[in-house]
Amino acid sequence: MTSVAMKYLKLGESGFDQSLSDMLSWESVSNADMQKLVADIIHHVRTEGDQALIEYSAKFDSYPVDSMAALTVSAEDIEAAFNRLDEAKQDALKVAAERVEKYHSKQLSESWQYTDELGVVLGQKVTAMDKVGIYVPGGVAPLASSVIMNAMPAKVAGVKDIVMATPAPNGEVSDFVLAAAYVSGVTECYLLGGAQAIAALAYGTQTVPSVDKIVGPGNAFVATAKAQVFGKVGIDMIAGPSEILVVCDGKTNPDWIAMDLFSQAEHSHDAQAILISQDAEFLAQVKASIEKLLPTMERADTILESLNNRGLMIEVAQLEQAIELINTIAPEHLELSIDEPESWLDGIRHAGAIFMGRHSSEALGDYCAGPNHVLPTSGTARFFSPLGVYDFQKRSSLIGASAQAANTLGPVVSVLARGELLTAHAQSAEYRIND
Ligand code: HSO
Ligand code: ZN
Repeated sequence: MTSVAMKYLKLGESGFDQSLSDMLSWESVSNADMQKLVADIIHHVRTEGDQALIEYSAKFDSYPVDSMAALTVSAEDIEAAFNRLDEAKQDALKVAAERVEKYHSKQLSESWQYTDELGVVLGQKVTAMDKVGIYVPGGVAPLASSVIMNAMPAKVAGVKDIVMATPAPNGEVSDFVLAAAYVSGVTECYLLGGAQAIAALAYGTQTVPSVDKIVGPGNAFVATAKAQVFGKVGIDMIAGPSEILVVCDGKTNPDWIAMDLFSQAEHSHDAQAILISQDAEFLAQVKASIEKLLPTMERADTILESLNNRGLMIEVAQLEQAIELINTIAPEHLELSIDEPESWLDGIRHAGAIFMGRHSSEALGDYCAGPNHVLPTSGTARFFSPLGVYDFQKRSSLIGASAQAANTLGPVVSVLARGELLTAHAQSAEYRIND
């Protein structure tokens, strides 16, 4: 294994801003070739339906099937997968699902109405979406927690049909993933991956229902497909690689901090782990911990690649200078490994999730604390929020005018509509004046 060479910057050094922005920049890999490939797949699924899905299963997932039955997981199969797990996993899934459900139930928006001074009833009616699709990637890590995090807010919002799609390379699907679907209210599941899964959920086939919104992480094909079907259906966001920013005053065990950095770095070679401290000696201790612990890690290669590509240590003169850096970076996950983290909250404006205090590891939030782990990445915490119940609810406006209100507001409409040269609008309001 080659040695760790995390980048080290000192705030205030010449070229700091440029070096930081170079380190933060990340571009998605979706190029014109991929756009075309994905568009072709979507078109094929739209025109050929189930038959296209059956073809793609053999082609992309090495899973030749002769009917959609082999790509359909029944509710009984989902339950059976849960029952096959050992008790520790069953219990942990249930605890996580319950905690996530409880947290998200606080996010439910309520309908409201009021009557204004003219007697017009005005309001907002909140309803859940009917059907949503949850994409769960295959790959090395069976992300059961992501099933819970994507499905539970939909369930809490009151979505009736929660349709999961996950690939089954060689026909194999993880019991752990299916069991997570079981505890989080997934109602249907199809063994589909990649752009074809997104196309099927967006447009529907003879077997797969079309949904109103598609959420969940995925590779570049999935992300490109989601972007292409946006408009026909809603999507959550196009997520970048996972990131963590740890701010530490030097008083936390450096092994803990090293492992927190690893916990994001192990997600992918382009994940990002950043540590800020005012204590240069502590930063050196964390570096020593990283070197000591890395060889013991199962995913050491991924961690090393990620730390060497995008890992960063920043030395500041005063710890409070970290606040401005946090807002510039707008991290997906922020750990405040300091005394009295609450006193920092006023200053922090942009962060997906804020972990307060030395015992609040990001891993807690990834699995079972309660808040969602689907968070804005790549600085998008400036304008995006964690996935939540509000992503599965929508609002209808309510307007109920009395004859008197129509009389009072009619002249306002008349003037504005005639100003826009839209006389039908004007007359439609004028008819109701003095009625
Ligand atoms: N940290 C990831 C979520 C995750 N971690 C799933 C473990 N499993 C993105 O926030
Ligand atoms: Zn994670």
